[in-house]
Amino acid sequence: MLGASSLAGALSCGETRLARADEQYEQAIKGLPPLKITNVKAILTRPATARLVVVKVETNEPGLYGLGCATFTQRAQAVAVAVDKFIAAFAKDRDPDNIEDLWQTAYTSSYWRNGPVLNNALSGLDMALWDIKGKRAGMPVYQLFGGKCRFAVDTYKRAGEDSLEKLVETAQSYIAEGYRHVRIQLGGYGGTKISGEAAFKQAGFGLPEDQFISLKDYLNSVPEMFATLRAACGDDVELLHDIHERVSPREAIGLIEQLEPYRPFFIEDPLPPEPNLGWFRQLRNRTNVPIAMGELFNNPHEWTDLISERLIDYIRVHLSQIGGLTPARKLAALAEHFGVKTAWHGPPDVSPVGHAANAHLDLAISNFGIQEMTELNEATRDVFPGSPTFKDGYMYVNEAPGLGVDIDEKLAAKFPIFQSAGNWLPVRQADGSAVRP
Ligand code: GCO
Ligand code: MG
Repeated sequence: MLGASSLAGALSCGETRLARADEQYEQAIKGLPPLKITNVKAILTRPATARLVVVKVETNEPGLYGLGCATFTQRAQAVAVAVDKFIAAFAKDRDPDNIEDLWQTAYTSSYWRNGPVLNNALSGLDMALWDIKGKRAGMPVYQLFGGKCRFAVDTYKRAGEDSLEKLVETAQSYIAEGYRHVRIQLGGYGGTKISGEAAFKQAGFGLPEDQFISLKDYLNSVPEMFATLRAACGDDVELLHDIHERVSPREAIGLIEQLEPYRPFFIEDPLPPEPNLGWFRQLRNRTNVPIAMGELFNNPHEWTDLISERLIDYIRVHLSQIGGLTPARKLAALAEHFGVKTAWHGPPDVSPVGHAANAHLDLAISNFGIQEMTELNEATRDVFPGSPTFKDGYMYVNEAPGLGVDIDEKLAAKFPIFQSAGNWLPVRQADGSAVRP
């Protein structure tokens, strides 16, 4: 039994609790304190092979900033100018909480839009805003997107070797590491015969450094590669391959048909982005092999009909090329309605911030298919503390609020980008005709 004084004590203690709950409720409905963007800047660094572009968005709250990926390695400095000169001026003093509004208005701030340089700059801003919102909410970004649909992100690893023997060895070592999906390439994109002597060189056409590709050799080598790898690695592993848009639509269709017996998980980017839907319809009518498409896409017009006509199975855009997480979430939702899964682009020319953005989205969408992974070297992990980690073929993000990846700017500056233009060299057939990647 409580005595009179202890009853009064219990009551006042109950009142204090109520008052505290009231305060908490008031704070909760007040939302977050007002915030302004004070500065936006591009940071360029190259701790591994690619020129990485990361965008930092600073706010008037001391220590509160966000990071986004804007990596377009072939035009890194152009993206930096777009960020430092244009996006920064546009975003200054605006409210970082209104991500959708900022995306929409920044998107049309140049009037002309949807090119890779501006989309990457926009992506840097967009991802950084999601990072800031996550930090404000005290939640990882995947929580803001609705929470986890899976415990981690299943990935595929890229095996590329110059001989079949070595390729088998590498693929088997990846399987032993725990990867369930391995992408197989003989030589670089377009096969092993992608350099060396060629008639156009002897004729003095183009420049000596231009690359030679024998499409015929490439087309002949891929079915044999699949047959060998399937026999050597067994039925369990999923095998993938990237045509990298090198061959003509007719050749691509003929090649993919021949791969059917080896049950590819999917074939990547069989056609360049330019040909029309008619080729995709023909491809669909001729083979059941799943098709993944889109790493070169920038513009919603490039994917909308492919998805709504169910002409592809996986959409694999480069998140920063399409403008960041905000458009990617809409793209994923569109694809979900048409039974198309995702396979976001995850090559070395994506920063750890971009890999984390891929993964946060992968975790939260129901129609996730697979994620391309890139191993990060030690220098990259040092420059970007909190980078995603890999175990048994799965990618993990940490549970820190936001995207969970930081940047050590002083260390980043110790890995300057190379200043040469970074142009993609022409790739030519024997007579010198240019082949599009
Ligand atoms: C892939 C890609 C890349 C691109 C590269 C271009 O599937 O990972 O094809 O390797 O070639 O991102 O810079
Ligand atoms: Mg590719």
